[in-house]
Amino acid sequence: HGLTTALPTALERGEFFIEYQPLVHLGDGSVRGAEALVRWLHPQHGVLGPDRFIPLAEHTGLIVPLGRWVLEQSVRQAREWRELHGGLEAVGPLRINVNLSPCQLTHPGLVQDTVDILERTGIEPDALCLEVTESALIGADDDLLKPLRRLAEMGVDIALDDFGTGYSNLANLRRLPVSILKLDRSFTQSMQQFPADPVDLKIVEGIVSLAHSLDLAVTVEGVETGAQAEQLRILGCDTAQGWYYARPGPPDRLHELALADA
Ligand code: G
Ligand code: G
Ligand code: MN
Ligand code: NA
Repeated sequence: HGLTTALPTALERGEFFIEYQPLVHLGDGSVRGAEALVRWLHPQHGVLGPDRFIPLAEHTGLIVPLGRWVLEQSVRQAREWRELHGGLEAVGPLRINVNLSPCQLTHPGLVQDTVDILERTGIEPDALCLEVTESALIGADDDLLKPLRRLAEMGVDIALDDFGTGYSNLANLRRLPVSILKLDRSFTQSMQQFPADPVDLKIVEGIVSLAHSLDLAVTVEGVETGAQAEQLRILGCDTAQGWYYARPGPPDRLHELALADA
């Protein structure tokens, strides 16, 4: 496959870039941070989304240096936003969410790399959230959880991404060092109709109440309409992300959105 052979040099040539999608507080609509989403500007194929190359990067092991690059870039970007607005004191510094592949979790350098990047950048650990999919943690043993636990103890937030799509035992949540549930887009989609499916409403209500009783915050993904946002706010979700607020975009756009509602 052509993409596979081009992948290692792509990192050296600086062909990857990151888009940022705002994370919005459902209560007051303010921008609180962003999720970093990597793209590849391929010289022949144009912009490729992560679905096109993350699986290849995982398969070839490039995900470790690529993931480290994404983390460093994103944390630096968060610092730049902070320098640009002293003005957001009401909501504090913008936070940055970065996705982690399962392979990065098992890589022994994860904790030290993260510590080094935070120290080099001068960003507090609590401004960083690492997103791990629910499926990556299903059946996770203690060895896999140890690095996440250490990061969580330092103050880094761990989010369980795509929550509700896996088969994790809800009771299992107690042993995971997570502080945020990112409710999968499929739940948001079922809030599209009005009135929403009553069973889906009950499920979301149940997840939110369980999450809050375990001291976990709930972020919802894929919010495309104001009606969905309102429904999810009423259901008690804390933070939202989706096209209704903004598509993933360049860092300046996030900065503008954050300032616009500050
Ligand atoms: O915006 P979107 O199509 O771009 O993202 C698709 C998927 O790619 C998301 O599920 C997201 O978790 C994943 N993804 C985006 N950026 C990264 C990254 O830097 N690392 C990993 N491992 N996954 C990413
Ligand atoms: O990490 P994760 O899979 O959750 O990454 C988010 C993915 O969802 C990205 O591919 C992003 O472009 C996409 N996305 C973000 N907001 C929306 C939305 O409102 N609707 C839909 N359909 N996709 C979205
Ligand atoms: Mn994610
Ligand atoms: Na997701």
